[in-house]
Amino acid sequence: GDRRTLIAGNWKMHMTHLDAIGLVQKLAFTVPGPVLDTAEVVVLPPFTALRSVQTLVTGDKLSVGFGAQDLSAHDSGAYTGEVSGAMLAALACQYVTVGHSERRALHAEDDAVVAAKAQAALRHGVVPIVCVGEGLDVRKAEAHVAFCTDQLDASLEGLTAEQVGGVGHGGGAGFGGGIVIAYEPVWAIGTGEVATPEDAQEVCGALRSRLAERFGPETAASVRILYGGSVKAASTAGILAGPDIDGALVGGASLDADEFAQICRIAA
Ligand code: G2H
Repeated sequence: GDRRTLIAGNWKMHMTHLDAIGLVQKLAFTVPGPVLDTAEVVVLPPFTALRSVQTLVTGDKLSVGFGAQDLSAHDSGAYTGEVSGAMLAALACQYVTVGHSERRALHAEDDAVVAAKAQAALRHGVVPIVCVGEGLDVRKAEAHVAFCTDQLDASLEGLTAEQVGGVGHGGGAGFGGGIVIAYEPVWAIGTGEVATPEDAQEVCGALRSRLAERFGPETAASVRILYGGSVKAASTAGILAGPDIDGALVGGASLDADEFAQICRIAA
């Protein structure tokens, strides 16, 4: 298809705003220009670093995109400590992850909350990267495909085909709208245990089939599906070989400019 490869670096709770400036500057030098013609590269810093990254990226006209790791389901109001989609949009964030397994597990976010957050992002023109993935118990019980497709269904509750597919399909700079999906098996996150290419493709293929059933084949064909979970440069080519895998959500390895640049090079 014509889905543009997306490599997103999820920095999690790492990097002060000063560290962030250093890392993005280093990335601008280590990710070769031609890579960015083929693959889209974005970083997802903590909230406190977003303004610095925005200033750097827009000021120096860097081809690296950026987004946030979470947002509130509400647009404004008495929600102490929360950050709204409007605030992210004002900072020109293109993307925001919703439903990362760490937020599902540590902040009790259920599928309804994830769906509300995805809708909040879409209301403000920010592309949600909707994360799904099974735990080790589900995988051992060989119930992972049904678990993930059900989780996807519930996490996209209330979304229309137009919202899911966006305009201009396949994601240019992200502003064409639509959503991105990330399959992140919980047992592979930060453990060094990357899923095999076959395991990753099995679930990503099933997720696309479910999108086709619900939203139609054209919309399903336009949505980018990423794999996440201990992706390193050494595992990138194998993972991206899956026909339904359009990129990677990279955690630990995105904190090292050389390793992340290598992943981007391989993806391009
Ligand atoms: C999965 C991934 C990034 P890591 O959470 O979202 O992190 O690559 O460290 O497993």
